[in-house]
Amino acid sequence: MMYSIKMRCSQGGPHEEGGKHISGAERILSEDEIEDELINVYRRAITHERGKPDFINLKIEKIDEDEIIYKKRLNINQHHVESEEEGLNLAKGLLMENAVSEESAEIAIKTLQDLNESMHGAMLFDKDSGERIDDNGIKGVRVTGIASADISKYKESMKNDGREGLHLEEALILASKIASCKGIVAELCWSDDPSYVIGYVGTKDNYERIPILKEEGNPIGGRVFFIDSNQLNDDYTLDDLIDYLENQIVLIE
Ligand code: PML
Ligand code: MG
Repeated sequence: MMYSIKMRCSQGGPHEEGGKHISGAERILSEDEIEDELINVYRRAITHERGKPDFINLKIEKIDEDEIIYKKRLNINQHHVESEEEGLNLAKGLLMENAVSEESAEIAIKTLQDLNESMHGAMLFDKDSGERIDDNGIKGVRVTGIASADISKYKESMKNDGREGLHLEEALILASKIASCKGIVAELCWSDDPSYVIGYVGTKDNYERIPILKEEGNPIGGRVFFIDSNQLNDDYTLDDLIDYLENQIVLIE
């Protein structure tokens, strides 16, 4: 029997009542792994650099194992840059190599930079026109139903290099689910943790890891998914694409 554990926490009330997002985590586990992992996600909630939460939501749900699908982990390409400007230029180039227009890449970068608060989920942008195509405002589209297929391996990777390992491992499995979604050609992300300036471009096969995508101390981050509207039709609509991201259980191998 498998279970999903989801944690989200905020400050100033629940997210839906305008609270500031502090952190979130998701695990998919067997019953005997739940107890230990609950302590870990609770600790994660109360020790986050974004602040002390006054609202923590913990949800444990049984999963129908027939609904689980397995997808491959992206390959990591580690890049080296000296500045935010160099990082953003590299991100733009990588997006353009992956079917995103220059205009769309530039609009996405500027939109993320101009946010007044962090996105709760991702913004969906048309890969050619750069138009935002979801109408979810600051809420965006939240990707859930995602975990590593092997929790002990996962925890081991998270321990490597401490905080960096944790961010990388979680972002990598999330990006791997996003890459597996039909209609998404690429993703751009940087963190909302003020001191964490690393970000990435996710493609169909690679996690292009970029060491600097924002200024140190900036508490605003988010994700943009680039959509190929030509892949949407009556049999596979934008709602189907969003449903895959929000609800399909995907374990990354
Ligand atoms: C986040 O944790 O909010 C996103 C992190 C993106 C970069 C993770 C990494 O590769 O270290
Ligand atoms: Mg964060």
